[in-house]
Amino acid sequence: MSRLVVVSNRIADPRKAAAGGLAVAVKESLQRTGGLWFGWSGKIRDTPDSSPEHNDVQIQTAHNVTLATVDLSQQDYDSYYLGYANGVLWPVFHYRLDLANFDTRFAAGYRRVNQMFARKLKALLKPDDVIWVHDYHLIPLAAELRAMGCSNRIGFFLHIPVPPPLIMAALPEHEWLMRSLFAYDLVGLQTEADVTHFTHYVEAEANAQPIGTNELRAFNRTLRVGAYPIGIDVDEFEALANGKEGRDMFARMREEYSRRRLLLGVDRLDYSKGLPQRVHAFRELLANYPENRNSATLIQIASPSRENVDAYEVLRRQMDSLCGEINGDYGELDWMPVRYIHRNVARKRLPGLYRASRVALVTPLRDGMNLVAKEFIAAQDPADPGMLVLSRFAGVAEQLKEALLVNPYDTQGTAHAIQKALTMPLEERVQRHATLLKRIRDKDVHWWSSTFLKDLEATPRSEES
Ligand code: ADQ
Repeated sequence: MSRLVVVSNRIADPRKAAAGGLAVAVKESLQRTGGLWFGWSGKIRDTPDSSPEHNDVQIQTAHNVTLATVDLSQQDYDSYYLGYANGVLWPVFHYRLDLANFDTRFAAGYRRVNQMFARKLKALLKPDDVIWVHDYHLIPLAAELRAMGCSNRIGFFLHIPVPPPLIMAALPEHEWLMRSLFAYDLVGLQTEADVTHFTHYVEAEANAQPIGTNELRAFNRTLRVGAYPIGIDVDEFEALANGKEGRDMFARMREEYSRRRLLLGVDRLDYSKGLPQRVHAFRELLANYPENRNSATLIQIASPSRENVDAYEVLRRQMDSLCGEINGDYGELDWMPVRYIHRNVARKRLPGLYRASRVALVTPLRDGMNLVAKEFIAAQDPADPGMLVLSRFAGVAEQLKEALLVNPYDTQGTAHAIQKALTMPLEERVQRHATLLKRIRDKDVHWWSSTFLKDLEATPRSEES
């Protein structure tokens, strides 16, 4: 059995309870194979020097898993993390060319950190290791490892969407990134739509030849590409909903809002999540369906995110003012239409909040997958479930067709769907929920990691392709 090596920008300590996300997904395989998880420590070194000698790898062992981390210099953090990953790749991959800052120093820093990661990781690798690299921060990592003579199997999973070919082509460094992707053996994307975009892009820009189902040949290499929609740990989430903190939260919310009908949004405060459009749609609901006044309450939890990037500060001010306006215009002494909370909710309490809500609003303008939609379904009482209003532009919409799908740019249409969700008969809610639950259970997080790793192990070794 090969050892699994996971590489991601940040790592999570598997000893910490309720870590969520990638930690849950890769924990089992890492523990079983005595694996290694490599990434940035989250710390910035005081010394400005970014030379390799000044940057040692810190190693810890936890439950049969080795955690290896490196610090970043301030300059590397600014150019690699804030500048290129979150100031160029994130907006472009979410179709927001207008928000990208194409400063060439950012691309140089991005490359420098990927080279540093490759150098540090290479020293820790064994010949049979299977390497799984995650997300847009690390696209060039395999190419850098190959340049150092690494012939291990290397897979890549992109958690964010792939935009249409002409948007990709607007990235000044897109040819380099595309060539770098062909250094992997398997590239996993969230949806079939992403696979289509990627295939059209490499056919148009690199004359890549399809040579079988989901196999592409270019730059003298064969690359497998597939859709692996990421899931959640449904059992764990149901258990959290029935745990003490989940039940307490549920009881508190039900009591507090006994005369109201709760609508819920849970997101990072990010411009891809469509938060202002959501507040506009809620306002339209109150205007067009007055029976909801003094009753429907939108709780919007928005966790702080990437506050050092300008576009996020603009969004924060916009949300403060939109929520203030709607409360000023529609609020009563004993009812506030919107509760806007700029904070994280503890993971153990989140399921109780989901379960107390009649409707969840998951309405991003673009999203790779969106796990909140899946968590909301898993947390519901199957005998009296809440309804999901879901953007058709979230990757998860490809799987969750029984939700009420909306175009978040269409304020009236979204308001209408919210009204439909609020008034949907019990029988229809129960039926839709049962189908949705089956879909997220069939492709849960264990399915996701085991399918990807099985496919990666089935690819020929690098020198054989
Ligand atoms: P994110 O953009 O971070 O992830 P998402 O999948 O919605 O988006 O959320 C990840 C997790 O964060 C969820 O488990 C959620 O519960 C939690 N979370 C979000 N806001 C929270 C809050 N205010 N308080 C507490 N918890 C909160 C990226 C991609 C997504 C993709 C994931 C996984 O952008 O499209 O689904 O990776 O691949």
